[in-house]
Amino acid sequence: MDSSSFRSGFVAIIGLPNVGKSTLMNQLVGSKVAIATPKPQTTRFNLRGILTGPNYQIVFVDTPGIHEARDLFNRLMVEQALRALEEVDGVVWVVDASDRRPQAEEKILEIIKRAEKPTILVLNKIDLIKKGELLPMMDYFSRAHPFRAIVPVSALERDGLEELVQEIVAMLPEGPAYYPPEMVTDQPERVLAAEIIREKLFLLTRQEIPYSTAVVVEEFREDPEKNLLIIQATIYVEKDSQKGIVIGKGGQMLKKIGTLAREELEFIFGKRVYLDLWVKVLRGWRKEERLLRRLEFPYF
Ligand SMILES: Nc1nc2c(ncn2[C@@H]2O[C@H](COP(=O)(O)OP(=O)(O)O)[C@@H](O)[C@H]2O)c(=O)[nH]1
Ligand SMILES: [Mg+2]
Repeated sequence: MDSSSFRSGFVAIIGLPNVGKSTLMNQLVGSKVAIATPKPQTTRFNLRGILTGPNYQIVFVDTPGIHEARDLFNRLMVEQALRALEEVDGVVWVVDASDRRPQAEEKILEIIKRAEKPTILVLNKIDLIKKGELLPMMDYFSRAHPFRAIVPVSALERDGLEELVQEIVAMLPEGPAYYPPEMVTDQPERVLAAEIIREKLFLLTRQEIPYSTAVVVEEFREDPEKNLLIIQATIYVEKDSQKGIVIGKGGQMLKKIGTLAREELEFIFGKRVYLDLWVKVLRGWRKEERLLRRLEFPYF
């Protein structure tokens, strides 16, 4: 590679749910552009994170986890991930080294083979495994497919990320930057705000509740005189009973969600935030395309 050349391109981060795709992207771009939680199916749509270096720009596409989708909403999520594969110059496949799921991994391997894109395998969460477990795993995967590289990392502890970036850059074609160097995402601020609220819902509620909720930011406006950001958002649920749970006894749960979200939004946007949250029932929104479009999913 000529030292004066610039490389750039789009790289899809794909894998099973909960393997650390969003965490990895955040750590690579050095900023929280995607929400990440211990629950599977946190990521619902493709989302770009941008990393610009002296002689490269990588545009990561974080994707929903590929899984056996049961309802329409999950099917659309998986379709998003598969579509990303068609649009990119290269692929990063993330496997959770501490939680191997051989049958499901086999299916992803088939998808990768069909996509015929240069692919790097990332073995993530190596902080959770013993050193001796790594070599046989790398050996197994190197026989399964001609990966450009196999890179063990801990996204959480930022271990191995520099090497991973080098491998990704080497995989990209020569080309110009697509975005200004200081940009870390092309996600609109109001979408990020909705996602931060949804993250708190994922962290604070249980069972089917996180999966029954969707967040739409209705208003996102600055009051320059007060140096205040005014955000009004609606949390949609599928049933009346869920509305009660999200609001909580005496409004406790909604208050907790609001406080955590507001604190983080103030940190992200660097100003005071007035956050106004509403909870509404939109019956069966996960099952109807028309309702999905009314929510935050114009992407589908
Ligand atoms: N111990 C450990 N946990 C991780 C690592 N990377 C991600 N996680 C955790 O795995 C869970 C799922 O992460 P997330 O990024 O949302 O996964 P995604 O569904 O693939 O996007 C979260 O609780 C993360 O904190 C890692 O390198 N080590
Ligand atoms: Mg994710």
